[in-house]
Amino acid sequence: MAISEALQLKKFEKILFKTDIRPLWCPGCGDFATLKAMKAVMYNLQWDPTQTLFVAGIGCSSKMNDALGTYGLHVIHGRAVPAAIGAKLSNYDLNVVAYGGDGDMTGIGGNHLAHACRRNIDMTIIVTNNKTYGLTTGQASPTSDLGYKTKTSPFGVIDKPVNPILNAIASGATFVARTSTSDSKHLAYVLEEAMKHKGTSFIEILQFCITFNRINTPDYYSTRLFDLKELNHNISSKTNALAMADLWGDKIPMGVFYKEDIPDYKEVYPQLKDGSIVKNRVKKPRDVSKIFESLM
Ligand SMILES: Cc1ncc(C[n+]2csc(CCOP(=O)(O)OP(=O)(O)O)c2C)c(N)n1
Ligand code: SF4
Repeated sequence: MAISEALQLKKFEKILFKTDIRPLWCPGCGDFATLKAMKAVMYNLQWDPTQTLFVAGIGCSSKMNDALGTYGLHVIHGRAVPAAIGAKLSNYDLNVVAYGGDGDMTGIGGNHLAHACRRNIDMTIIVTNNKTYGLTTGQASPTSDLGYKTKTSPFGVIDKPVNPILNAIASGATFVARTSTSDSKHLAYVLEEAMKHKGTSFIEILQFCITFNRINTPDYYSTRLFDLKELNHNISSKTNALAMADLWGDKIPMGVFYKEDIPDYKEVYPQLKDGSIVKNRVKKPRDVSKIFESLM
């Protein structure tokens, strides 16, 4: 089914991925659009909610977990990626998504993100970037624009913003894309392509914090965003991808920057060669007493 049709469906909301919890987001928050697209894509890809794990950190966006009827882990701030990796390595058959805000993923969790990108574990990592700390009432985050004035940066941010797309490509992610909550079809399309990808897919979702971020508003993005498809961008060229990723100003590219098909972790990690670890019972327990003795 085309993803645009899936977006119109109501039944996926009723049956598969729905919970009784309504996330406490401000009316108009971009997170609502992502939740809707996420459900449509999971439905369209026929992901089984009982075989899907959504791991979120801490932040407004990370409340997504409450509203998705998959298995969920709500971990401490910045640790969605390592928790997701642990789950995936134990049960490689699970569909795994690691999710967090820009503060969560590029600040406190930035180191995890870089190392996850170089491993090509088959999972999707999503940074929902509203360029501020929403949950803690609008402080500057590592992705905030220069000059952004907040309670913690009263004279305006003076540190250069982190560029998550540039970092993900440089760190080795094999699928890297940007989308925006202002374009629900594009959002769903990019989510679907990323979640289908075999290997580590990374998405930056440009999202609005309408309550605190008065710079990166829907109006700000409406004149700037353009689709890389308009440039016939070559997604298999890392050099081109890096050049496009470096663009941020009057024009901001979105779409797929980079895609590479190489063996994923299952093919290179010896412990996974017989399939998921949780499904392989230890056939003959090994005597480890000698190892312990040697360490005494
Ligand atoms: C170890 C730790 N440090 C700080 C915090 C406080 N804290 C909670 S959420 C958050 C940032 C939220 O911003 P972001 O990750 O961008 O998500 P958003 O709320 O904007 O969706 C911070 C600093 C915390 N919960 N734990
Ligand atoms: S504070 Fe910002 S990010 Fe948080 S729910 Fe409200 S609009 Fe969304």
